[in-house]
Parts: sequence; C-alpha cells; structure tokens
Amino acid sequence: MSSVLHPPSSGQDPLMATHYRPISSHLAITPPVSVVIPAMNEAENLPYVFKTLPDWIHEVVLVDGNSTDDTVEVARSLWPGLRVVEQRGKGKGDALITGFEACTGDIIVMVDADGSADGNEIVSYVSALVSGADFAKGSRFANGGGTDDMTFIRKLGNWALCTVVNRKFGARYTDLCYGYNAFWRHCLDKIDLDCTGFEVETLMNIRVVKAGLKVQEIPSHEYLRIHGTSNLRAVRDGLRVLKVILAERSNRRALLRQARQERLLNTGRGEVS
Ligand SMILES: Nc1nc2c(ncn2[C@@H]2O[C@H](COP(=O)(O)OP(=O)(O)OP(=O)(O)O)[C@@H](O)[C@H]2O)c(=O)[nH]1
Ligand SMILES: [Mg+2]
Repeated sequence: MSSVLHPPSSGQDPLMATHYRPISSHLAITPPVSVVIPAMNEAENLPYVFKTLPDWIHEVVLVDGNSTDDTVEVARSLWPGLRVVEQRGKGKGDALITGFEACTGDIIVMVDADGSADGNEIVSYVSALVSGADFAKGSRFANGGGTDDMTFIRKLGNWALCTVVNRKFGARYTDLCYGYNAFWRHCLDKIDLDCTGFEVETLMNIRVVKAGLKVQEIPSHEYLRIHGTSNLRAVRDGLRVLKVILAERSNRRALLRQARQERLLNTGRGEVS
C-alpha cells in the first residue's frame, strides 16, 4: 500500500476520498494499525503507556496474563474500545501470539506495558512499513536509540547473542532481544510463531531473515520500567534464547541439505552421501 497522496480531483478532499489518516505533519496512511500490549500485573504502569499512544491507532489489543491486580479494569478505563484478550497458556511469547491472532489491522505494533516504550515512536515504525519494509525492528543500539533499563550484563548477553544471529543467519542487527517492533500482518504467515517465553522476539528476528523479508531497524529508546519488577530472568531467558538460535540453525542446515539433495536429483546426479 502506498503512502503517497493522490492529486485532488474536482475539489474533493483527497484525505476523505481515499481514507487517508494523517499520522504526522508529513505522512498520511490508509492501513489500519493495531497495537498489541502483553500485560501481566501492570496496572500502575498502564496510565504512562496509554498516555503516549497516538489517537490515530485503529485498535489496541491488551493480552492479559491472568493479572491479579487491576490491569484489565485500568486499561479499559484508559482506552475506550480497548479489546482485552485472555492468553491461553503462559509467558510473553504465548501472550503475543494470542494477541497477533486477535488483531484486525494490516499493521501490528508490539508495545510493552511496563512504561519502557514511548508510543510516540510508533510513527517511525509505521513510516518504515508504508515505505516498503515488511518488518520494522526496534533497536536500542542503532544511532538515535538508547536504553536506561539494561544492566552491563544484559547488554553483554544481548550483544553476544546478536552477534551469533548475525553470523549464523546473515543478518546485520544491532539489537536482538527487544520487545518494540512492528510488521505487516502478512509476515505472520511466513514466520509461523511457536514459542512461549521471552525468546519470542529472537525467534521473530531470525525467522524474518530466513523468510527473506525486508527488515528495517528503527532507533528506539527504552526507558526504565516505572513500577514493579521485571519478569525476565537474565540467565534462564538468555539460555532459552540461545536454545532457539541453535534450533533455528539446525532447521536451516536441514533445509539447505534437503534443497541441495533435490537440486542434485533434479540435475540427475543422484543421492548425496
Ligand atoms: N500477558 C503476559 N504478559 C507478559 C508475560 N510476561 C511478561 N509480560 C509482559 O511483557 C512485557 C515485558 O516484560 P518485562 O517483565 O518488562 O520484561 P523485559 O522488558 O524483557 O525486562 P525488563 O527490561 O527488565 O523490563 C511487560 O509488558 C509484561 O507485563 C506473560 O506471561 N503474559
Ligand atoms: Mg520491560
């Protein structure tokens, strides 16, 4: 879909005629944008999150992780028309997959509920998508990005895992385990997500590269979680991320082997030993 305005015809308002919605002083778009927010006991943080969400968003889908506080009530009071989805299983990955399925927009944006993401950045993600990218991947380490939230150990772990992904999958990422991303809905058919925990962003980042999708990094600033404590456990979740990388790598090898075998069979050179 194009983000270019057509010239006005016979005095008609081009914005009204083509259902373009202005999203900045420079850009108007037609695709509806859904925002998915995974939230587990984030009632205190939600006012800060919703305050920054732009009013041109088509829908907000909050995926509640069986919160024991007022997450759902607070969210409903902050965003009229909010859609609330209960996740089936456990974990952030499970929550996001459930939320993606529920979205009706053409563009889907993932936003954490802890106050670390600034909704004003959504326009940068959407701009990249309407300009040709399939997947707009947030990066705290691209020029213009930053983080107030990561410890030295987490930065080191993220850098090491990101380096492995770049080497093994031919990516050129500057960040790996970051929850602020956006994509066209059609990407979901190509990446077929199947995970439950915090490894979900890594799995997405690997599968979009494997699927040959066009990925653009968006500089993003991660703020400190405002209230409450992180659900992430650096060692446990780092190991889960590593496991996903290794599993995706061996799948890739198997696929390459199979493709090579088929090519040889087709050219009449028989089986590979
Ligand atoms: N629905 C749901 N949401 C979850 C679950 N686990 C985490 N989340 C949400 O996912 C988002 C990210 O979780 P955080 O605990 O902030 O983890 P993180 O951002 O990786 O770690 P920090 O950098 O320490 O904040 C938050 O909005 C959480 O509420 C879950 O099991 N279910
Ligand atoms: Mg967080």
